[in-house]
Amino acid sequence: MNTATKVGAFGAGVSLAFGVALGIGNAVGPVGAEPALSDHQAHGANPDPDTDTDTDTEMDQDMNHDGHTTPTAGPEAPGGLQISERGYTLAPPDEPLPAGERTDFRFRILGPDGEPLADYEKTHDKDLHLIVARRDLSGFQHVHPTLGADGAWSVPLTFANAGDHRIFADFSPAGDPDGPLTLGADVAVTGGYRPEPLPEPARTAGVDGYTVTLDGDLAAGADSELTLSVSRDGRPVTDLEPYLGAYGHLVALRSGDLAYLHVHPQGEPGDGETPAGPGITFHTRAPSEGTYRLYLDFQHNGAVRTAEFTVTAGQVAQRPTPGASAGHAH
Ligand SMILES: [Cu+2]
Repeated sequence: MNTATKVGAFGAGVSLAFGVALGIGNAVGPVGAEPALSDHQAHGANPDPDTDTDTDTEMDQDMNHDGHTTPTAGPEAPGGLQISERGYTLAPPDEPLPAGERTDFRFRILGPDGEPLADYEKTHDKDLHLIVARRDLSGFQHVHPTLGADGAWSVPLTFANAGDHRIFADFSPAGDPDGPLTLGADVAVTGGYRPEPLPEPARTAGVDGYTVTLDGDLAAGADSELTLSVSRDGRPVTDLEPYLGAYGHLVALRSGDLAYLHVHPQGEPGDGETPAGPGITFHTRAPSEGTYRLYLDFQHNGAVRTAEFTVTAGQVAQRPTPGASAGHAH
């Protein structure tokens, strides 16, 4: 939390990433119970009575567990790759959906008790953000379902084309200290699937007469600043309208596995320093090298539009790893 506060305006976006990292930290925490189990199994399976090291290990893990000081090891895992995480489960419709017609799309979020989760903390004005994209990264939609009394979320949705689609539920369970998380699941849309090749990387995207230009580079494993500038008929748009508490929302999906990054802009409407266009600046971090599809939602003249870009995240100079010199011990 302190770190998120320090980084200031884009803390919200960063805290999503931290939320994921913390989720892993917690998922690792309860492992303290597992060594006891494997310890027990080891005793059953292995007649060797050398238990001293086992006991030490168990104590160490207990201390770590109590202190909650175990840092999250390994690379930061992106969101959206799991249907169940931190005890929360996304329950998508189990029937294939029709293509090309409006459906009442319904799904549930189950809490750790197995019951539909009823209480959410708003993030960016909404209890839950639903992102949809076909597996080939086409057909992007960002909608806000409503929670019914029966615990099911629903939203009218039209899947334009057949094929497996990924759905992402981006939400923050009320009272959960680990904050927001994003669960992902596939849903089938009936019909013949003709995957479209991903458009080539480009710095400009057109949508409904608007031109959006991308400045900055997406870096793998390092903070990156991206500025997306909106113009119309060759003139910069300087009266963007706030949408969900910001002048723009950016979602990035990694090609190949649709890992999900939800990033948010620097500054917010009415803070006295963030202009209403033409540029919207975002801070994010690609979890790896690779190809990503960026989807910018912005509002102007009362309508929300989405500009899409294909970008390649490159490697940046490796930062020295703390304690790396100790690696030369042998
Ligand atoms: Cu949303």
